[in-house]
Amino acid sequence: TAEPTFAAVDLGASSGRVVLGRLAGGRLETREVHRFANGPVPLPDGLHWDALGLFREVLAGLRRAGRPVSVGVDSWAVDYGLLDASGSLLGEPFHYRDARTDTVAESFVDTFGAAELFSRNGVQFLPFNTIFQLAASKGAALEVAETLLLIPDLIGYWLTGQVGAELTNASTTGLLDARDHEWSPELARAAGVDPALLPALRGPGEVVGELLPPVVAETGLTGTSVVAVGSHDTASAVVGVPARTPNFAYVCTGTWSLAGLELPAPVLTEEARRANFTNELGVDGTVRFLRNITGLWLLQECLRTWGLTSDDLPSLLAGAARAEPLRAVVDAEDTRFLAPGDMPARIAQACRDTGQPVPATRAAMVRCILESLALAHRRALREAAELSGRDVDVVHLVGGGARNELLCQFTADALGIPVVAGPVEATATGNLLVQARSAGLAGDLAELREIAARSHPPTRYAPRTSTAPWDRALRNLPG
Ligand code: ADP
Ligand code: LRH
Repeated sequence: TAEPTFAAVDLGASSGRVVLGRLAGGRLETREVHRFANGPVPLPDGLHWDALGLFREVLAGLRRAGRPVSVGVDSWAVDYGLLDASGSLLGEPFHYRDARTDTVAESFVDTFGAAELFSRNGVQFLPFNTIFQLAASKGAALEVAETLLLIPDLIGYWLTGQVGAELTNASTTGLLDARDHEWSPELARAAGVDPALLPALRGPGEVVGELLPPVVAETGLTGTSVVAVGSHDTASAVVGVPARTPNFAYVCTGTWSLAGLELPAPVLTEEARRANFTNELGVDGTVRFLRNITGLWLLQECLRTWGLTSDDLPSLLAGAARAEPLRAVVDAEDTRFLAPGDMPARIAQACRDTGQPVPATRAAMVRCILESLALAHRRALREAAELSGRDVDVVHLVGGGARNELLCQFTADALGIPVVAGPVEATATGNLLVQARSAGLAGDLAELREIAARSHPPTRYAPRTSTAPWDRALRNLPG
């Protein structure tokens, strides 16, 4: 048919995919053409990403993409590659779960001042924010580096030869000024780097460039350009939220749970800082006022420890559904869960530390994780509403966690308001919709969301129980 197609490259921390989309009859039709695993690679100097391997998979996906008008790339936030003066990559990018920032982040904040830092960058304190990764960097690479490229921008550079920094992802680095949306030279210098390392900013919808000849040769694509999308995966996911009313909250669930609100302006108050909220930039000048919650990573790492895979999830989840409710909950925002390793042992320890019974079976452990995530969603969303003075009457839960009925139901039960689940591929959806708009095929955010809603009829979970047992469970969490 004649409708133009678009290709979304969506790199998640646990898997990547290439998804094609086209608008037909006011709906977005999508087709996944390639999917591949992703994860941390332990090397002697720490945890890394296999960036070249990811690029090879991107090319493999694009080879199956037909003839898209454009390609848009998004990925997880904060991580970066460094290029030398000739454009060569200086080493494999570090993984944000690498331990090198552990103490540096806190001492940076102590020196700079937590309130001062937040008033400038508006970003949640997470030890792996780019600003702290740079402050923790040792070795020669940073000395000879000329350009820092965030992961989607690095892929964009390898596709087109063009460098730049897409705004939504730049806003996660801690190096962007929260008010004027420009790089902050002072913050770069405080992190020990030359501000010239940070390339020119570009916004979602802008053309990045045309595919380089070796990419054309490898993929067979001619006449395809690369378009900047909300290159932070969470920014694209929020575009893909099928909200039809203004008073919506969202939880983007995958490796992480990102729970918050879309606002017209940042909340830079002392209360927001103490509650550790972030003001990341969304598409069309919006602000994503949210908190990062250790999400289904908790479950992913349990599976890995148990020698299981996501194929085992359906039976584990069935067991969790039968397990005793709210026996024990842990604080899903505790940084003790950040690093890879024996997750069941760490969860057991967290239960002991709070005087709760240790989950005795795998089913009980999975139940504990899902209930803990639901409680964390509730806590973050209620605080977000309070800190921003907004009402919330529906929660959209999107991403891989939308496949998890228990997680959706528990979130509705804990909050006492309906959860509307899906799309699972909200990120690819948002990525594709911004490309379609760049090609002149769609309008404002509300219209993009209307298309998302028509394309993926979501599943509604009404609260089944009173919130009272959840109110009580919350008292088992420290703080
Ligand atoms: P990311 O983008 O961070 O890599 P995804 O959005 O792809 O994450 O979501 C991954 C999560 O989706 C997994 O951690 C898993 O818990 C969940 N998931 C995958 N398949 C299923 C399934 N069949 N049932 C329930 N949950 C699933
Ligand atoms: C989710 C995500 C999240 C970030 C984290 C590093 O994939 O982008 O928004 O904070 O990864």
